[in-house]
Amino acid sequence: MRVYFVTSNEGKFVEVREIGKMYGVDVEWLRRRYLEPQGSDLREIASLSAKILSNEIEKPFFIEDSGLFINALKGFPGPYSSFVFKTIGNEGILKLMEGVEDRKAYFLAVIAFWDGEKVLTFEGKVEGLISREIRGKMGFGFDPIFEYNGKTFAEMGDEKNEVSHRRRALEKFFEYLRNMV
Ligand code: ITT
Repeated sequence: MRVYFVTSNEGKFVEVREIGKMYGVDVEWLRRRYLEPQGSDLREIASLSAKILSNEIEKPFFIEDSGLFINALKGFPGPYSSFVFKTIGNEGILKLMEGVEDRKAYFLAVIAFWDGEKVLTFEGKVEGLISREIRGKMGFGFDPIFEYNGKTFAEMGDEKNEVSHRRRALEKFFEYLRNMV
């Protein structure tokens, strides 16, 4: 089975392709940026983005909107994760978290699938902690500061794909696709 994934983020694509293999789904990359409306709800943002994109893409496709939600920062950067990563980055987040004892955070991923007629969404979440320092070289984005069971995602390598928010969202999506054919 083949499905198209629209993203400008290579790190995301690589993970999605690898997870696709586990489910027998061949994920093709449509590498492009797209308009993301602003908002506080990832599911709404993803649905609306997919709907807008469907005017330009003929075949069925999906996108994935994700974010890091930090408890002590009341969910920041959440839907603004992409902008915050590009601006203050991991160092900036660690600075905001200096002296903060509550390190709880989670990643959320929302997949929005345009099936040719309508948008369907699938969510995945993983809970962890913001580390005290940058650790690890693998992965992308906030991986070097997100700790899961004592290791950062950037130290976990392929193991990340067993437990990540992306894996959990894709599991539901690929299961759905499998039942469609
Ligand atoms: P597209 O919208 O083109 O897919 P993007 O990088 O802008 O790419 P998002 O809008 O979903 O993606 O922004 C998510 C941000 O959160 C982005 O800065 C990522 O680096 C970060 N992020 C998402 N998933 C992550 C993960 O598994 N590990 C580390 N950082 C992650």
